[in-house]
Amino acid sequence: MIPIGERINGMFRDVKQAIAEKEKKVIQELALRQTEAGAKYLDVNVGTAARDQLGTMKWLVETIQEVCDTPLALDSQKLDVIKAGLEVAKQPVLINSCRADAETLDTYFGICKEHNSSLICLTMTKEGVSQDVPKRLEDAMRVIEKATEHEIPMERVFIDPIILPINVDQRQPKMICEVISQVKLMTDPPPHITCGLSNISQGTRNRHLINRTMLVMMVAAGMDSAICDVLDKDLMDAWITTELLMNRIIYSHDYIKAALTSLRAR
Ligand code: THG
Repeated sequence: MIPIGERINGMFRDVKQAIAEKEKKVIQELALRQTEAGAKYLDVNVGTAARDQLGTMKWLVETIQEVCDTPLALDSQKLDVIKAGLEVAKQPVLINSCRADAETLDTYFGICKEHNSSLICLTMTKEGVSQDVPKRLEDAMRVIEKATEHEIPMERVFIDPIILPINVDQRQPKMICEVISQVKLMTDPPPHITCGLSNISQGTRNRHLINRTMLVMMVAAGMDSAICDVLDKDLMDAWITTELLMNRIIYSHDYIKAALTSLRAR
């Protein structure tokens, strides 16, 4: 399982303020706490408020690298912001994210090759997010084809089936789980599958419960990664327990502790 810590994102008020005031400690504490909680990557997103997005991405990457060597997921829709992060990153990163248009995939997989990066690809194109399973699968298969063409191994490819808030469209979860199982069926070896988990509960009142239940459904369908609140212990315990019940980790009375210990090992 590959948890990606979502908290270093300018969307959160504390991070936004830390960016504005160049307050390193807030960012560094989030980096350390998420690493301790089992994050395999730390998502780094400058948010929308920062005026100098390139400079902010560089500052965040450098600030985090001062205190830990947890791999980073550089999160931006803008390629020049990703490139700014790549310039200062001390080790291979996960690029988050790109759309599944053929030309876009060529550009991003080219960069992956050059920088030894991994890549999250969204199942959407410039035409937007499709509302049916076959269309999203078509996008996923284009990703696999392009990765193969660029000789990027599947261990470095992450497919994101795209989660929208539950109050926007209630048919999403079932459809997304269907996409996940189909991608797993159609590929060998399979790519990783990840998502922006907290999207599902935006604007709702039972955020933690909705996030946790959605995660369990998706992991049961075959998802092996998520950008999520790794500091939410109930969420992480439910994920680990799903891995156990799906026979992906071995049972012991202390299986949660054992799983967390192995997540923390680098
Ligand atoms: N796919 C990929 N990357 C992504 C997303 C995705 N990156 C960003 C996002 N979606 C995943 N990360 C978050 C981070 C925070 C929230 C949701 C998704 C969130 N934030 C609070 C809110 O909006 O209510 C912020 C408020 C606060 O607490 O201060 O919910 O889908 N590849």
